[in-house]
Formats: sequence, structure tokens, C-alpha cells
Amino acid sequence: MAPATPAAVAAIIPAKDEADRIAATVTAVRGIPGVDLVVVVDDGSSDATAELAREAGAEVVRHARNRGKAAAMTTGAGYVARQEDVEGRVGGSAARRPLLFVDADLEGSAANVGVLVPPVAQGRVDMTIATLPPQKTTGGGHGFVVRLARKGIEDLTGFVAKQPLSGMRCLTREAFDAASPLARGWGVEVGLTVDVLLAGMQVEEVPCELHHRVSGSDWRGQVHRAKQYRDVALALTQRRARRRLR
Ligand SMILES: Nc1nc2c(ncn2[C@@H]2O[C@H](COP(=O)(O)OP(=O)(O)O)[C@@H](O)[C@H]2O)c(=O)[nH]1
Ligand SMILES: [Mg+2]
Repeated sequence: MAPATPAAVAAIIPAKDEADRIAATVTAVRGIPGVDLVVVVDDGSSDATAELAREAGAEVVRHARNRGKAAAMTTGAGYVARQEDVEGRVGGSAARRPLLFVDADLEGSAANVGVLVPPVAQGRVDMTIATLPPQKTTGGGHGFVVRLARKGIEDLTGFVAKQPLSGMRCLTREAFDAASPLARGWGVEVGLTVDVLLAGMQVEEVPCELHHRVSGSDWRGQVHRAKQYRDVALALTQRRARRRLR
């Protein structure tokens, strides 16, 4: 029988200016069964995110300049692969740790992403995605980006995602490789879902008790959503074009 807890999982936390939350998030992720490596990728923060992450027990990789979430995830996965090379984990991607991507703004609730791990570690699915309960504060968005993402994923793959933009995911190294190079910026989640499914792999959404900082309706929130829309649209356009070429 498969073990109840996997031998090893690597957690990757992309972070930009998360000094208020990163320590609590790292501490919670370090406590997840099976997680033996926690990497924070500090994407050009102007605050103390990197120092606080290190103090909380994470390994920290820094981008000198802000390069976006997808670039940070790629950097994190590369860091894990190099660690595994040093450890002598040979035998191709199957010998490598599943990767657990966790947003930096979840604080203590990040402990609950642990439910994403067993289905992947036990080989039942290739990628799990967390779905979040209604948040304590409501967002200022109107669901445009979510609808664009959901419809785009469904048209390309037939998969109907409840929360297509959720960043909390656990996936095998094979699944990560199938989606690489990752869709840029905020298109990364949609790109991952489409690419993993089109590679013939299994994806499952798993309810998870998570609470994050919700983008508001102020100008910052609007700018965030505009960038998300642009990046999601680009990720979908590229994948439609690729499908036409096949
Ligand atoms: N690498 C990287 N991560 C970012 C950037 N901006 C935000 N993040 C991280 O991406 C995650 C999700 O961002 P967040 O602002 O919470 O977006 P939301 O959850 O979609 O509202 C958090 O872990 C952030 O720290 C960025 O420019 N680069
Ligand atoms: Mg968030």
C-alpha cells in the first residue's frame, strides 16, 4: 500500500513584498507532512520578505528585479532540481519530488494545503489544485478574469475548473515539465492546467480551507486584475495557436 505521507515534497512560495505575511506562511508550510524543502522565491521585493523568509526557515532565492510569478515559479523549480542533483536523486523526473506551489499571503491557513499532496504523491493524479472557501473580505473584481480563464480551459480541454486561477497546486515533476516553459506572468495557472491536461495527465480540484489577501476595488486591485486579464488571454491565445499547428 502507498505510504500515508510521501517521502519528500518540495514547497515553492513565490513572493513579492510579503513582509507582513511571509514568516507565518513559511512556518505553516514547514509543518506540512512530507515537506522537507521550502523555497521562497523573492521576486525583487523592496521590503524584508527575503530576510524574514530565511529567519522562518526557508531557503531563499532572489530575483534582483521583478520578473513575475511564472518566472519565480520556474526559478524555484530549478532550485529544487539542483538540490536533487546534489542529493543524487537520479532516475529521471520520476525520482524527483512533487512540487507544491503555495502563495505567500496565506499565513497560518497555508498549513491546509497539505491535502493537495497525497493524491499526487500516491500517484492517483498528476496535479491537484486547491479551491478556496468564500473569503472573509469580498473582492472588488467582477469575475471577468475567472470567466475568461474557465471558458478558455474548457474550450481547449473539456475540463471545467471551479477556480481556474487558484495558485495552490501540487504536481509531479513530469507534469511541471509538460507545462514548461510556463505561460508568463499571471497566465501561469491557466497555462499549467491546459498543458498538463493536453499532455494526457489527470488534474483534480481539492477543497482547501485557505484565506488570503483579497485584491480590492482600489486602483491597485484594478491594475492587478488588468494584468491578470492580459496574461491569461495571452496564455490562452498561445495554446489555441499551438493546437491549430498540431
Ligand atoms: N513572483 C512574483 N510573485 C508575485 C508578484 N506579485 C504577487 N506575487 C505573489 O503571487 C501570489 C499571489 O499574489 P496575490 O497578490 O495574492 O494575487 P491574488 O491572489 O490573485 O489576488 C502571492 O504569493 C504574491 O506574493 C510578482 O510580481 N512576482
Ligand atoms: Mg492572494
